[in-house]
Amino acid sequence: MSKYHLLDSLNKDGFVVIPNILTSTELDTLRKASAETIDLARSGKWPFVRTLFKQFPPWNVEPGANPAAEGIWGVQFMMHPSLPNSQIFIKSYLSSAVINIVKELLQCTDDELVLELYNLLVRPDRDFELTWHRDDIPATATDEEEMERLQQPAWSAQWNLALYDDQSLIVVPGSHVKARTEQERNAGKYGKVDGEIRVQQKAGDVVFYNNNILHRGAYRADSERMTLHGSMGHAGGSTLRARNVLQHGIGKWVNQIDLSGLEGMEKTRAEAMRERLVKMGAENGEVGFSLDG
Ligand SMILES: O=C(O)CCC(=O)C(=O)O
Repeated sequence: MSKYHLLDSLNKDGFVVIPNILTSTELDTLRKASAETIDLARSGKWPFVRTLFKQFPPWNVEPGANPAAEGIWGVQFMMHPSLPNSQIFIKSYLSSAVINIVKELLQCTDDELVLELYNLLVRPDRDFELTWHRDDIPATATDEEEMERLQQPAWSAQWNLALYDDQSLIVVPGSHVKARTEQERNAGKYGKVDGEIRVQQKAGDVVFYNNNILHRGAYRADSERMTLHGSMGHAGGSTLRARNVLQHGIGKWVNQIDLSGLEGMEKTRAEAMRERLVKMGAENGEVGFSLDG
Protein backbone atom coordinates (compact mmCIF):
# COMPACT_ATOMS: atom_id res chain seq x y z
CA MET A 1 0.00 0.00 0.00
CA SER A 2 1.52 3.36 -0.90
CA LYS A 3 2.05 5.86 1.85
CA TYR A 4 -0.68 8.15 0.52
CA HIS A 5 -3.19 5.34 0.72
CA LEU A 6 -2.30 4.87 4.37
CA LEU A 7 -3.46 8.36 5.25
CA ASP A 8 -6.51 8.09 2.98
CA SER A 9 -7.53 4.87 4.73
CA LEU A 10 -6.99 6.34 8.17
CA ASN A 11 -9.05 9.40 7.27
CA LYS A 12 -11.84 7.38 5.69
CA ASP A 13 -12.14 4.41 8.07
CA GLY A 14 -10.46 5.67 11.23
CA PHE A 15 -7.90 2.86 11.14
CA VAL A 16 -5.42 1.30 8.77
CA VAL A 17 -3.68 -2.09 8.96
CA ILE A 18 -0.15 -2.25 7.59
CA PRO A 19 0.97 -5.83 7.10
CA ASN A 20 4.20 -7.38 8.20
CA ILE A 21 6.43 -4.53 9.34
CA LEU A 22 8.82 -6.80 11.29
CA THR A 23 11.54 -9.12 10.06
CA SER A 24 11.33 -12.65 11.49
CA THR A 25 14.36 -11.90 13.69
CA GLU A 26 12.72 -8.75 15.06
CA LEU A 27 9.51 -10.68 15.72
CA ASP A 28 11.40 -13.43 17.61
CA THR A 29 13.35 -10.88 19.64
CA LEU A 30 10.23 -8.91 20.58
CA ARG A 31 8.27 -12.08 21.45
CA LYS A 32 11.03 -13.30 23.76
CA ALA A 33 11.41 -9.88 25.41
CA SER A 34 7.63 -9.62 25.84
CA ALA A 35 7.27 -13.14 27.27
CA GLU A 36 9.93 -12.36 29.88
CA THR A 37 8.26 -9.05 30.68
CA ILE A 38 4.87 -10.73 31.10
CA ASP A 39 6.37 -13.39 33.40
CA LEU A 40 7.87 -10.63 35.50
CA ALA A 41 4.53 -8.84 35.66
CA ARG A 42 2.42 -11.93 36.40
CA SER A 43 4.79 -12.89 39.20
CA GLY A 44 4.07 -9.55 40.85
CA LYS A 45 7.54 -8.12 40.30
CA TRP A 46 6.55 -5.23 38.01
CA PRO A 47 4.28 -2.63 39.62
CA PHE A 48 2.90 -1.07 36.43
CA VAL A 49 0.16 -3.36 35.16
CA ARG A 50 -3.39 -3.08 33.81
CA THR A 51 -5.42 -5.05 36.28
CA LEU A 52 -8.55 -7.12 35.77
CA PHE A 53 -11.37 -6.12 35.56
CA LYS A 54 -10.65 -2.45 35.22
CA GLN A 55 -10.78 -0.61 31.91
CA PHE A 56 -9.18 2.75 32.66
CA PRO A 57 -6.43 4.00 34.99
CA PRO A 58 -5.85 4.22 37.86
CA TRP A 59 -5.36 0.46 37.90
CA ASN A 60 -6.16 -1.44 41.08
CA VAL A 61 -2.70 -1.61 42.57
CA GLU A 62 -2.53 -1.39 46.36
CA PRO A 63 0.83 -0.25 47.73
CA GLY A 64 2.72 -3.29 49.03
CA ALA A 65 0.30 -5.83 47.53
CA ASN A 66 1.04 -8.10 44.56
CA PRO A 67 -0.15 -5.88 41.70
CA ALA A 68 -1.00 -8.88 39.52
CA ALA A 69 -2.91 -10.83 42.18
CA GLU A 70 -6.31 -10.51 40.48
CA GLY A 71 -4.89 -10.99 36.98
CA ILE A 72 -3.71 -8.55 34.33
CA TRP A 73 -4.50 -7.59 30.74
CA GLY A 74 -1.57 -5.26 30.11
CA VAL A 75 1.91 -4.28 31.21
CA GLN A 76 2.81 -0.60 31.29
CA PHE A 77 5.94 1.38 30.45
CA MET A 78 8.05 -0.71 28.08
CA MET A 79 10.67 2.08 27.93
CA HIS A 80 11.06 2.38 31.71
CA PRO A 81 14.76 2.38 32.71
CA SER A 82 14.14 -0.33 35.36
CA LEU A 83 12.46 -2.76 32.97
CA PRO A 84 15.04 -5.47 32.14
CA ASN A 85 14.20 -5.62 28.43
CA SER A 86 13.57 -1.91 27.91
CA GLN A 87 16.41 -1.59 25.37
CA ILE A 88 14.62 -3.92 22.98
CA PHE A 89 11.34 -2.02 23.29
CA ILE A 90 13.03 1.38 22.96
CA LYS A 91 14.53 0.25 19.65
CA SER A 92 11.13 -0.93 18.48
CA TYR A 93 9.30 2.28 19.48
CA LEU A 94 11.91 4.54 17.90
CA SER A 95 12.60 2.45 14.80
CA SER A 96 12.42 4.07 11.41
CA ALA A 97 9.88 1.40 10.38
CA VAL A 98 7.40 2.80 12.91
CA ILE A 99 8.42 6.45 12.72
CA ASN A 100 8.18 6.65 8.94
CA ILE A 101 4.54 5.58 9.16
CA VAL A 102 3.84 8.05 11.98
CA LYS A 103 5.35 10.90 9.97
CA GLU A 104 3.21 10.00 7.00
CA LEU A 105 0.03 9.81 9.05
CA LEU A 106 0.72 13.02 10.97
CA GLN A 107 2.14 14.71 7.85
CA CYS A 108 5.16 15.92 9.76
CA THR A 109 8.94 15.79 9.89
CA ASP A 110 11.35 14.36 12.44
CA ASP A 111 11.57 17.82 14.01
CA GLU A 112 7.92 17.77 15.08
CA LEU A 113 7.68 14.34 16.70
CA VAL A 114 7.03 13.97 20.42
CA LEU A 115 7.86 10.90 22.48
CA GLU A 116 4.83 9.40 24.24
CA LEU A 117 3.89 5.96 25.58
CA TYR A 118 4.69 2.32 24.86
CA ASN A 119 2.77 -0.43 26.64
CA LEU A 120 2.10 -4.13 26.11
CA LEU A 121 -1.41 -5.60 25.88
CA VAL A 122 -1.46 -9.24 26.95
CA ARG A 123 -3.63 -12.35 27.22
CA PRO A 124 -5.81 -11.78 30.28
CA ASP A 125 -5.81 -14.36 33.09
CA ARG A 126 -9.60 -14.54 32.70
CA ASP A 127 -11.84 -13.55 29.77
CA PHE A 128 -12.36 -9.81 29.77
CA GLU A 129 -14.02 -7.21 27.54
CA LEU A 130 -13.66 -3.46 27.33
CA THR A 131 -16.85 -1.46 26.88
CA TRP A 132 -17.54 0.75 23.84
CA HIS A 133 -15.58 3.99 24.15
CA ARG A 134 -13.63 6.76 22.50
CA ASP A 135 -10.32 7.34 24.28
CA ASP A 136 -10.64 11.12 24.62
CA ILE A 137 -14.37 11.79 24.64
CA PRO A 138 -16.57 10.68 27.51
CA ALA A 139 -19.72 8.63 26.84
CA THR A 140 -21.74 11.44 28.41
CA ALA A 141 -20.86 13.87 25.56
CA THR A 142 -23.77 15.27 23.55
CA ASP A 143 -23.83 14.99 19.73
CA GLU A 144 -22.58 18.58 19.49
CA GLU A 145 -19.78 17.95 21.97
CA GLU A 146 -18.73 14.80 20.14
CA MET A 147 -18.64 16.59 16.78
CA GLU A 148 -16.72 19.52 18.22
CA ARG A 149 -14.00 17.15 19.45
CA LEU A 150 -14.01 14.88 16.41
CA GLN A 151 -13.45 17.81 14.05
CA GLN A 152 -10.20 18.78 15.72
CA PRO A 153 -7.03 17.61 13.98
CA ALA A 154 -5.31 14.48 15.29
CA TRP A 155 -2.09 15.56 16.95
CA SER A 156 -1.00 12.06 17.82
CA ALA A 157 -0.79 8.65 16.24
CA GLN A 158 -1.74 5.47 18.10
CA TRP A 159 -0.94 1.93 17.09
CA ASN A 160 -1.12 -1.76 18.01
CA LEU A 161 1.80 -3.88 16.82
CA ALA A 162 0.76 -7.54 17.09
CA LEU A 163 3.42 -10.12 17.98
CA TYR A 164 0.83 -12.94 17.71
CA ASP A 165 -2.27 -13.00 15.51
CA ASP A 166 -4.73 -10.65 17.15
CA GLN A 167 -8.42 -9.96 16.57
CA SER A 168 -9.27 -8.46 19.95
CA LEU A 169 -9.85 -4.90 18.78
CA ILE A 170 -13.42 -4.17 17.65
CA VAL A 171 -14.11 -0.89 15.82
CA VAL A 172 -16.92 0.88 14.00
CA PRO A 173 -15.30 2.06 10.73
CA GLY A 174 -16.02 5.72 10.00
CA SER A 175 -17.19 6.48 13.55
CA HIS A 176 -14.16 8.76 14.14
CA VAL A 177 -15.92 11.52 12.16
CA LYS A 178 -19.53 11.01 13.28
CA ALA A 179 -21.48 11.54 16.45
CA ARG A 180 -22.87 8.26 17.80
CA THR A 181 -26.06 7.00 16.19
CA GLU A 182 -29.07 6.20 18.39
CA GLN A 183 -28.18 2.52 18.13
CA GLU A 184 -24.56 3.18 19.18
CA ARG A 185 -25.70 5.29 22.12
CA ASN A 186 -28.11 2.57 23.20
CA ALA A 187 -25.79 -0.38 22.62
CA GLY A 188 -24.79 -0.50 26.26
CA LYS A 189 -21.40 -1.78 27.24
CA TYR A 190 -20.95 -4.61 24.79
CA GLY A 191 -24.02 -4.54 22.50
CA LYS A 192 -23.81 -5.29 18.81
CA VAL A 193 -23.51 -2.21 16.60
CA ASP A 194 -24.19 -1.96 12.84
CA GLY A 195 -20.96 -2.10 10.86
CA GLU A 196 -18.71 -3.16 13.73
CA ILE A 197 -15.74 -5.27 12.72
CA ARG A 198 -12.93 -7.10 14.43
CA VAL A 199 -9.61 -5.79 13.20
CA GLN A 200 -7.68 -8.79 11.85
CA GLN A 201 -3.96 -8.73 12.48
CA LYS A 202 -1.39 -11.38 11.69
CA ALA A 203 1.77 -11.50 13.78
CA GLY A 204 3.97 -8.60 12.66
CA ASP A 205 1.07 -6.46 11.38
CA VAL A 206 0.51 -3.02 12.84
CA VAL A 207 -2.81 -1.18 13.00
CA PHE A 208 -2.83 2.59 13.37
CA TYR A 209 -6.13 4.01 14.57
CA ASN A 210 -7.72 7.28 15.49
CA ASN A 211 -8.11 6.93 19.23
CA ASN A 212 -11.54 8.54 19.04
CA ILE A 213 -12.94 5.85 16.77
CA LEU A 214 -15.77 4.06 18.60
CA HIS A 215 -14.07 0.88 19.77
CA ARG A 216 -13.82 -1.81 22.40
CA GLY A 217 -11.71 -4.88 23.14
CA ALA A 218 -12.67 -8.53 23.69
CA TYR A 219 -9.94 -10.71 25.16
CA ARG A 220 -9.83 -14.45 25.79
CA ALA A 221 -7.78 -16.18 28.43
CA ASP A 222 -7.12 -19.09 26.05
CA SER A 223 -5.75 -16.97 23.20
CA GLU A 224 -2.17 -15.69 23.27
CA ARG A 225 -1.86 -11.94 23.03
CA MET A 226 1.32 -9.86 22.97
CA THR A 227 0.51 -6.59 21.26
CA LEU A 228 2.65 -3.49 21.65
CA HIS A 229 0.44 -0.44 22.13
CA GLY A 230 2.12 2.86 21.32
CA SER A 231 1.39 6.51 20.81
CA MET A 232 3.51 9.33 19.42
CA GLY A 233 2.70 13.01 19.35
CA HIS A 234 3.06 16.03 17.08
CA ALA A 235 4.56 19.21 18.54
CA GLY A 236 1.61 21.17 17.13
CA GLY A 237 -0.65 19.43 19.64
CA SER A 238 -1.77 20.90 22.92
CA THR A 239 0.55 21.10 25.87
CA LEU A 240 -2.29 19.47 27.78
CA ARG A 241 -1.62 16.16 26.04
CA ALA A 242 2.11 16.37 26.78
CA ARG A 243 1.32 17.11 30.42
CA ASN A 244 -1.09 14.18 30.58
CA VAL A 245 1.51 11.83 29.15
CA LEU A 246 4.01 13.08 31.71
CA GLN A 247 1.74 13.23 34.73
CA HIS A 248 -0.07 9.95 34.28
CA GLY A 249 2.75 8.10 32.67
CA ILE A 250 6.34 8.81 32.40
CA GLY A 251 7.16 12.16 33.98
CA LYS A 252 9.20 10.69 36.82
CA TRP A 253 11.57 8.74 34.60
CA VAL A 254 11.40 10.18 31.10
CA ASN A 255 14.84 11.72 31.47
CA GLN A 256 16.31 8.35 32.42
CA ILE A 257 15.09 6.43 29.39
CA ASP A 258 18.31 4.87 28.13
CA LEU A 259 18.74 5.90 24.50
CA SER A 260 22.37 4.75 24.32
CA GLY A 261 21.45 1.63 22.32
CA LEU A 262 20.32 3.79 19.39
CA GLU A 263 22.77 5.06 16.83
CA GLY A 264 23.27 8.01 14.50
CA MET A 265 20.20 9.94 13.44
CA GLU A 266 17.82 7.57 15.25
CA LYS A 267 19.51 8.52 18.53
CA THR A 268 19.60 12.26 17.80
CA ARG A 269 15.95 12.15 16.75
CA ALA A 270 14.96 10.23 19.88
CA GLU A 271 16.72 12.67 22.20
CA ALA A 272 14.96 15.59 20.52
CA MET A 273 11.59 13.81 20.78
CA ARG A 274 12.07 13.36 24.49
CA GLU A 275 13.13 16.99 24.95
CA ARG A 276 10.04 18.13 23.10
CA LEU A 277 7.78 16.15 25.44
CA VAL A 278 9.41 17.61 28.54
CA LYS A 279 9.40 21.15 27.15
CA MET A 280 5.78 20.95 26.00
CA GLY A 281 4.73 19.47 29.32
CA ALA A 282 6.44 22.25 31.23
CA GLU A 283 5.01 25.10 29.14
CA ASN A 284 2.08 27.21 30.26
CA GLY A 285 1.95 26.89 33.95
CA GLU A 286 2.18 24.41 36.75
CA VAL A 287 3.76 21.14 35.70
CA GLY A 288 2.76 19.02 38.68
CA PHE A 289 5.21 16.19 38.15
CA SER A 290 8.80 15.46 38.97
CA LEU A 291 11.31 15.19 36.20
CA ASP A 292 14.17 14.01 38.35
CA GLY A 293 14.45 10.89 40.43
O1 LIG B 1 -6.91 -3.84 23.40
C1 LIG B 1 -6.94 -3.00 22.51
O2 LIG B 1 -6.45 -3.23 21.41
C2 LIG B 1 -7.62 -1.68 22.72
C3 LIG B 1 -7.31 -1.09 24.04
C4 LIG B 1 -8.13 0.11 24.31
O3 LIG B 1 -9.14 0.35 23.71
C5 LIG B 1 -7.74 1.04 25.36
O4 LIG B 1 -6.71 0.84 26.01
O5 LIG B 1 -8.46 2.05 25.53
